[in-house]
Amino acid sequence: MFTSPTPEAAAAASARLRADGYLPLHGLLSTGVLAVLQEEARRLEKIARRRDFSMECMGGSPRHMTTLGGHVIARESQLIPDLYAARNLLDLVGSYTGERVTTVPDPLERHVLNVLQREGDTHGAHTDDYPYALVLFLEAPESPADGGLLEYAPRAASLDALDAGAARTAHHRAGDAYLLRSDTTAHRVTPLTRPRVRRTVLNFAYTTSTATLTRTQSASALYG
Ligand SMILES: O=C(O)CCC(=O)C(=O)O
Ligand SMILES: [Fe+2]
Repeated sequence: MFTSPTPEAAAAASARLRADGYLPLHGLLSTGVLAVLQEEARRLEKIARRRDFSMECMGGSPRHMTTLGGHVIARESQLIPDLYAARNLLDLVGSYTGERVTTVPDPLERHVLNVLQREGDTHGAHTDDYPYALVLFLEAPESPADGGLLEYAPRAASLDALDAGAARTAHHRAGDAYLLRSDTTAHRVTPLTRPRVRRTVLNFAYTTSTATLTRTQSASALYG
């Protein structure tokens, strides 16, 4: 399903991920895989929940989005849990991170669905509880001017790094993916600037045997 990079490409990618906290994987999803995941997400979105609140444990940053937690996805979908834990995908993430990665035990957080679909929808500033996030784009605004951009600040001492001129920005299209060193890279998704624009991602969390986890209340607030 996924072709792992050559050892040279993997070494360059993991060096970039270590330096930047972010590694784009443009066009990771083939047209066929993308179409199947889009259909699955459309089905799952019917039972997803609208969330509009400030995340207290993340500096009060805004959440205006529709989400479905991993525990519900596990109950309702075969495809997404299977893909999340596929040897082939773990090998790919392992090559790009340069670490032996494993699935995470937390049923809520391991694989989640995030949908931005209204003007102003945003996934505000935070860090994740687990060291690596693989984010797969099923839908994304065509133009960077439409919002829905990833903003990130590697090795951030606090979420303020995003507002202190340290933030970098990345635009993605449907079928793209990225890997994020998500526990130490502050990140957020900028608000959609227009109505009738959609951004749908799957976020797969991975860990390593040596990771120090920072458990927060954020996953239960957003997906519980
Ligand atoms: O949608 C994105 O690009 C980021 C998702 C994210 O940060 C998360 O689900 O924790
Ligand atoms: Fe995140």
